Amino acid sequence: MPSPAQTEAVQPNPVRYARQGRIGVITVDYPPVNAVGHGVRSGLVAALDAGLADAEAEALLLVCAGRTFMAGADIREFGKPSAPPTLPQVIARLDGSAKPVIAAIHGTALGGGLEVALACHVHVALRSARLGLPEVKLGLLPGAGGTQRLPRLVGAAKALDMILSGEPVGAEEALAIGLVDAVEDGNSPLEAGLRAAERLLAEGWTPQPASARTGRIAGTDPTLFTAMRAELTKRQPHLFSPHRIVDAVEAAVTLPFAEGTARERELFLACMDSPQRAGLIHAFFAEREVAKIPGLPAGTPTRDIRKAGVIGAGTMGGGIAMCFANAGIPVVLVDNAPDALDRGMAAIRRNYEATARKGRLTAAQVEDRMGLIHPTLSYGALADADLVVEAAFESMEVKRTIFRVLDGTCKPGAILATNTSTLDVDAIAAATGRPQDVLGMHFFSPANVMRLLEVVRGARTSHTVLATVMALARRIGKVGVTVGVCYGFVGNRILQQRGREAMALVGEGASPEQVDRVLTGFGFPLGHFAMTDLAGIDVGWRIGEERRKAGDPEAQTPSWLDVLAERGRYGQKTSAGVYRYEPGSRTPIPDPEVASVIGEDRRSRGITPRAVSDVEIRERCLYAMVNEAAKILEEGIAARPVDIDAIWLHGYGFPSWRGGLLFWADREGLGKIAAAVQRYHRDIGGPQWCPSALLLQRAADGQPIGC
Ligand code: 3H9
Repeated sequence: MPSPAQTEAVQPNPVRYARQGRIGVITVDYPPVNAVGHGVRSGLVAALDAGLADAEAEALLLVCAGRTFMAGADIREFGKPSAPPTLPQVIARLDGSAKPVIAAIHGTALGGGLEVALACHVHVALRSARLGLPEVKLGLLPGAGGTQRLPRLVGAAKALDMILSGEPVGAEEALAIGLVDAVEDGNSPLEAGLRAAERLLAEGWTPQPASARTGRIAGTDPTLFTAMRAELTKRQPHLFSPHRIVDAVEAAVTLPFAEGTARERELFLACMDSPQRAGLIHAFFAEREVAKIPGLPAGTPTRDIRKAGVIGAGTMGGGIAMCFANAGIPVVLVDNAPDALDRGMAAIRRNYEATARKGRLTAAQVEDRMGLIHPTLSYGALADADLVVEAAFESMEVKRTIFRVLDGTCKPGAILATNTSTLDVDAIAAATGRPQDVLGMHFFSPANVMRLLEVVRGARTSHTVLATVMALARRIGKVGVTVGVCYGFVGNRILQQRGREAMALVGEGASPEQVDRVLTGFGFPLGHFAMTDLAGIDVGWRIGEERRKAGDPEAQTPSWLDVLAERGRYGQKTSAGVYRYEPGSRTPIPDPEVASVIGEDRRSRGITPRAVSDVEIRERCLYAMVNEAAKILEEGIAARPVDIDAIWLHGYGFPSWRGGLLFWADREGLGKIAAAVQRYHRDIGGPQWCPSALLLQRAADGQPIGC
């Protein structure tokens, strides 16, 4: 028998058992996030057995090593047969343990990780810990008792709220709602857990497992579930797992624990089998995969970014300045017009104050952030900036002039970035004597909200500059995706093809509302034309003017959209665009004036409108995108399919439950898409339907184009 103070490891990693005094300590040590894979599951059972067999252990403590408690089941095992012991089996062992088990939580206890903690008899969290059941974001529901134990601890309404949102709560809130029993200060979950265990033993307390508690669920109002189902049908009409979550939590309050758990299992397995689960898990890994850039040597050094600059105090420049301020990086905001600068700063303040009104920032935080943004008319203030983002008017002439000035003003080693959405980054870089320090940082509007950042690598951009900006993207909360130089880069180049088809379909007889209905039916949050109104019709119109000036033959004929812009219908910002908007509302309302502009446009082109089917709209809008994406891959503008998927997921609202554009294309059927592309090439023509060789090849070989 080990002596009381002895620490004896009887279980190798990833889970070990050792005793500290009269407490048996089970430590999960499985970097990076202690995911509960097969090794951890068997390790937990073995460690629990060791603790139960250890006569001198009066209570057991479960802690995790490293930066976090368990972050959930091991997602990489999904889709494969689950080797025993399964997570529900491990959890049943913990729940039924003859010795009290205390979970001491630090970092994030998520999903299956939190479910393991919930099966322990006492829950202690460090003040900095966060706890949640995010399975819904992966198209799942908590499948190891979470939907049954959480309501028993916090009540059905709060449990539904947490499981349906997938958002974690902080330790203080967890204590307030009854999810944890104590919150401890300090950085060591082991010390906090040992303190709690000693208290427990000293007080002679016999805690009741969550599975045996009924106080919080007794008398739950059954209309909670009917109301939630109605709300979900309205709010998330496409999603599969949220409805199953409501069913599972309802089972927790209507069935005995064992039956409720069996019902949860059934519902979990149905979610596991759903294509949405595969799509959402692809989206989860895509977000992480894009940070690993092919060809960028591991350990590439990065530069320190302590001070940033932004040129242009318009909507885009202001939003970019906010991104830096939000991450605590001081930023100089430069404009050459005093009015524009004042308007820009006022807009930033309004934006922060609106966030504060929603309770997401305190008044002091608003002032802190405003205090980090320094408006100026002088480029001289950029002399010591580590990185400058130019967000000026979309004109090559304007941008090259600015970059010449930056080259003469900024310190050596400063990174010079352009936020251009269409122009040639290499031509902009060539205006400087330091093209290795130049690249594109293409933010998406509103820049302080949208997560995508296309990082445009120029022909001469150095590895260090690319690595620095990709790391900065993460620091400012963006999903950075590296792309090459071409017109529109990846996102807008694909969008242009969808836009071309959407416009052509309206030209032939569809209405903008019909096109938008098909796209929202597919799962986009906004249709193409509602999105155009949000972005502003004037943006495309000005770009068109620029291209017309440059003699681009494709931009010669102004469209009905240009006519709307000429009439001052810029979109939501003028309460009129392709749709009209009631003051203060973002709901698009079809407008007879627009129908008449479209009718006039058709007449002037000699087109007799025809009935266009929804199927044709779906195919032409989406397949044109896939064809373009395949060309982008062929040309190496995107290094991998996953980069294109992440760009459309995070920048354009591609439905995450469909996984991403190319992930979806494989499920739609490449053969079907390739055949349709060839048919439209023959029947409609135009460069957009010229089939991608890669697409045809993969379809012919029966190979996927995504992953
Ligand atoms: C579940 O639990 C189902 C159960 O209810 C029922 C079962 C029967 N598995 O995000 P990061 C990897 S469903 C495998 O960059 P951070 C990740 O891919 C699960 N791997 O770090 C990355 O790998 P790499 C419910 C995972 O500090 C590395 O860890 N749980 C898992 O920014 C670092 O990740 C969730 O949905 C996992 N569960 O954020 C939580 N989690 O280095 C999902 C992470 O090779 N995870 N990895 O690219 C997260 O939300 C974040 O990763 C976390 C850390 C907040 C934990």
